[in-house]
Amino acid sequence: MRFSWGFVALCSCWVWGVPGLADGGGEWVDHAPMQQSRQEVGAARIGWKVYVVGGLLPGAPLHASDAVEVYDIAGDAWSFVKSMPVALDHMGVVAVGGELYVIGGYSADFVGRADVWIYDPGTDEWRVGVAMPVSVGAHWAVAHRGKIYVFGGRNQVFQTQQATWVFDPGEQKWERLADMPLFLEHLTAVSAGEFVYVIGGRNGASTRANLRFDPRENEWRAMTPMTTARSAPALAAFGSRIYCAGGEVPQLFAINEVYDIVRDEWGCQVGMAIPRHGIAAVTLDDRILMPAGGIIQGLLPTAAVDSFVPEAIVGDGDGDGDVDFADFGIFQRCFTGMGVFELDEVCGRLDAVGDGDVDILDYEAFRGGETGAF
Ligand SMILES: [Ca+2]
Ligand SMILES: [Ca+2]
Repeated sequence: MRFSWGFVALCSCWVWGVPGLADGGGEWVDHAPMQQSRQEVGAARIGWKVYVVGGLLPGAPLHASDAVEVYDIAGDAWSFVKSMPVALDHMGVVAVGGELYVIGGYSADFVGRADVWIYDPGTDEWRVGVAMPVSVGAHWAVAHRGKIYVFGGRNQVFQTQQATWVFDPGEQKWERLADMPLFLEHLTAVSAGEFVYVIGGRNGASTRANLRFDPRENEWRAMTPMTTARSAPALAAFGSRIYCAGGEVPQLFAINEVYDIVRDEWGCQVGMAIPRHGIAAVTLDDRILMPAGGIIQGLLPTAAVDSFVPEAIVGDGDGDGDVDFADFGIFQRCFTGMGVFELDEVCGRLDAVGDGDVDILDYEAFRGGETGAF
């Protein structure tokens, strides 16, 4: 019998889904494919463009790409910009101050590097940045409040790391912070609210890691673990929730878990239509864009691009993924009192009870769902 990925994803949701977060919500949408098939890429958004950098190319022997493709969000179209000075895969890619930082990585050799390259979209030029004090690949880099944080990875002699590093572009200096509670490579991390979350990754076997880093206190805290142990998933924050889709080891995964940051709870959303690992995930205004990735465990890069559109959160009138004071203003504007009314899309999100009006009963649910601003 042929196994369907949809079946696998649904199964996992039913067995493991957490009550309180809707199971099987959201939808997947196809986008224009990239021009080059790649996996273990990095990506970041600057303005209305998403840059996808490097990665492993199809075919043997293994080779890495120096290419940078830029996605025009409004036009759903890809084009090349100036290639990197070197070919890289498994590197960290973030955007800070309107520039792209490419940090460490392999060059199809699984040997970690310390180099930092910076791309200026204004001049379409690359320049050398301040190198990391250590060499890493299969780490993850995150931009958070103007600084760059780098977590884990493997060094040039294949040892898995637990180090946390921060780079301050103002001071042009790297500094080592508190170690992660675990040694992890092929991990992913994301900035959400005041914290950075490290989710998944492996040190031999994949983990269910959900580790919260507080940059102000330089402190780690283990949060509720994700349901499925996996490495190299697509990870992105959307408002008060984090979405973790796909990944690999010990198999290729389609499962798409959602983490509620405020409740510290996991649930399950519709699984990936094209299961992938070694993928990038970039949050846009209403969705999470996921370019490229590998479509079997290990190697088989694709040029496919899709996005996940999260289901609406009850009470989130302005649709930005949180329930905060801005939504309260919309609640007041949408307030109809008891009865059945024609609610538009925005006011429909505030009808928590689902009885066709926006009244005091919905206010109670609205209050209960309040997340604060994200
Ligand atoms: Ca909102
Ligand atoms: Ca109602």
